[in-house]
Amino acid sequence: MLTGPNRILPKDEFEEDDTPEEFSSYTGQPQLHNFTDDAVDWVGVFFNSAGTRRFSTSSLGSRADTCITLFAPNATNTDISGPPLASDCDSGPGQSSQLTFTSAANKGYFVRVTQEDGSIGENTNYTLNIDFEFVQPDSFEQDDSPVDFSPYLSQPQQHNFADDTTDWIGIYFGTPGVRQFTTLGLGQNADTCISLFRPNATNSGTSGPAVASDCDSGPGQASRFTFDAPEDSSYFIRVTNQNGLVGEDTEYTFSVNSQ
Ligand SMILES: [Ca+2]
Ligand SMILES: [Ca+2]
Ligand SMILES: [Ca+2]
Ligand SMILES: [Ca+2]
Repeated sequence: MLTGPNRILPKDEFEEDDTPEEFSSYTGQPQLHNFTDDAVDWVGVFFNSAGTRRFSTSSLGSRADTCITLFAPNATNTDISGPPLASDCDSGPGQSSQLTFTSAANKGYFVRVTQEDGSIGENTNYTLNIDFEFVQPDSFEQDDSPVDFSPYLSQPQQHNFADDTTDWIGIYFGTPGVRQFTTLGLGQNADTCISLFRPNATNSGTSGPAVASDCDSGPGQASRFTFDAPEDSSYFIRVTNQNGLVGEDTEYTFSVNSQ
């Protein structure tokens, strides 16, 4: 068996793919690549419909440090690449890359993945993922535990269950009174439950016992209940998707109103 500099490392199955003209097609499944023989891999992808897509690398070898660049086709010859549209090197975990792009319908794109420092050899493997049905998480993420709550500041909040089925919200009432807690405007894959918790008696940064909850008292799958809050009181609110679904069409609006 050969060792050292003369050892021949296996190329990935998509080689030779070192120019846009030699691209390999992305057919919907994650692709296992490496930089054993060269530091550039070109991939072509076609989208039938318009939508937001996420391009990312994952499962990097110890010496892999990827950059992804997305290119439009050339305007007059769609078999070759046109101008770059988006690029990322290190937005993913570790040295991995991650970018989102909203594509047109019935359009192909070129994806170039490179090793950032141009090095090749062992342990340069990576997986390329193109998520065709990516949904942007709401702006309150990450809010998946009581300590990561987002504050409710008098305005209704637009959430979704794009990335997980649990959203925690914190609220403060300066004056006493009955409030109505509701979800509304649910997407077809949203089926909310709301629970209201007092703060923990000894550590007010975490939730204590539940004092009210509801799943389906609102219209359709929406949630609604009222609670009489004393003055100068704080609560944690947990909204969950009862059907366990994440991704598309899971949007909902959360609102608290004085009665
Ligand atoms: Ca390769
Ligand atoms: Ca290559
Ligand atoms: Ca959310
Ligand atoms: Ca969440």
